[in-house]
Amino acid sequence: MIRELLLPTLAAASLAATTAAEAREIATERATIRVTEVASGLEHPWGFEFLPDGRIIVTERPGRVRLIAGDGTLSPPLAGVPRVRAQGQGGMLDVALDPDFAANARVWLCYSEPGDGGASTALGHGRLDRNALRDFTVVYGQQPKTSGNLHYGCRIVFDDGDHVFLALGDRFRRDQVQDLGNDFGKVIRLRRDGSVPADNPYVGRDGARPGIWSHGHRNIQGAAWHPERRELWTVEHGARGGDEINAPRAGLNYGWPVITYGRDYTFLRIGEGTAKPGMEQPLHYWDPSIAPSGMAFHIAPTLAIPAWRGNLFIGGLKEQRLSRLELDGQRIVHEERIDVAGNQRIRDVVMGPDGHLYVATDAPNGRVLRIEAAR
Ligand SMILES: [Ca+2]
Repeated sequence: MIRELLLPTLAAASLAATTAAEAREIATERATIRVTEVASGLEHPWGFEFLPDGRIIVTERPGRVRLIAGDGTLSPPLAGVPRVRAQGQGGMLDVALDPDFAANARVWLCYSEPGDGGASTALGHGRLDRNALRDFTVVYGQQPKTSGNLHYGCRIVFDDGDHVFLALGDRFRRDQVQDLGNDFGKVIRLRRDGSVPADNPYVGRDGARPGIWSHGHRNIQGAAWHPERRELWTVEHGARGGDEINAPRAGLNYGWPVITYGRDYTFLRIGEGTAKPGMEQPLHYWDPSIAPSGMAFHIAPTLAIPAWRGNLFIGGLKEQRLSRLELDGQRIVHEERIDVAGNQRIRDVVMGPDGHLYVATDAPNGRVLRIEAAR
């Protein structure tokens, strides 16, 4: 538990004594950073966001949503959240605050929704009222539901207008990903009222789901809006090798499983190779895989670490590192992998309103960590 936020007038010496057990200093390529534990005791936290009052709202994969107070105290689970199928990779997954949260108190969740035929990824929202979500409403359900507990995807991203993106996985139904008549391996774009925007690329096309923005994805577990380029970026799990970053554009095909840099877990080749006309190349790929989850751009009004300005940060589950990527436009020109979590899986990465980066670790006793410049 960290008392620093509550006691800003403490002398530096006593502050250091208070936080010595939790803070780690790490020399990285461009800055010496300090990593501080903000909260612990979370069971497989998956997504988190900051409320305007500084508290954190966080999901736990088994099906809970909690609030984290400034002193690291966890609230009881919020009432009123949807039922989830918490098996395998499924459960309560991402959380996002509506851009108009200050006015509507709306909290968005995506999760594995049980139902006829198995489960699929669903998107919905409720109104935060003390320790409950009121009037939870499902806005979108991935079609069709299917058996199995893998590849739900599940990141929620708002653009700077009226749209929300839902990034999905292929539900391990790779043979159907190239079919626009289902939601396997798609990015969905909706208006915030849940309706399909008239300028979505497949509106009015026979046999195509009108919510689809892009297709040919495998399992997207990290996504963010680039505030300066004003475009959606995503990161998806490949098979063995072949994790990739894309900036999905309307109506484009990102290739899975026809083209990929990955191989099957049996080392068999997948698809037709690594390139094909009409299919997009990733902006970046990892081989061997890092198993990416969580994405944030270090672009903010006040930057805690100026040397990291414009960098892209992605968590690694298997790799257990935070990847710092230097960009030149859409090109990734350099990668540094930083052990911010002490060899733990990193599930989510968030740019805090204070300009600091935060990560959540994927563990039975999961933590939220703050990353800031060392003093
Ligand atoms: Ca691809």
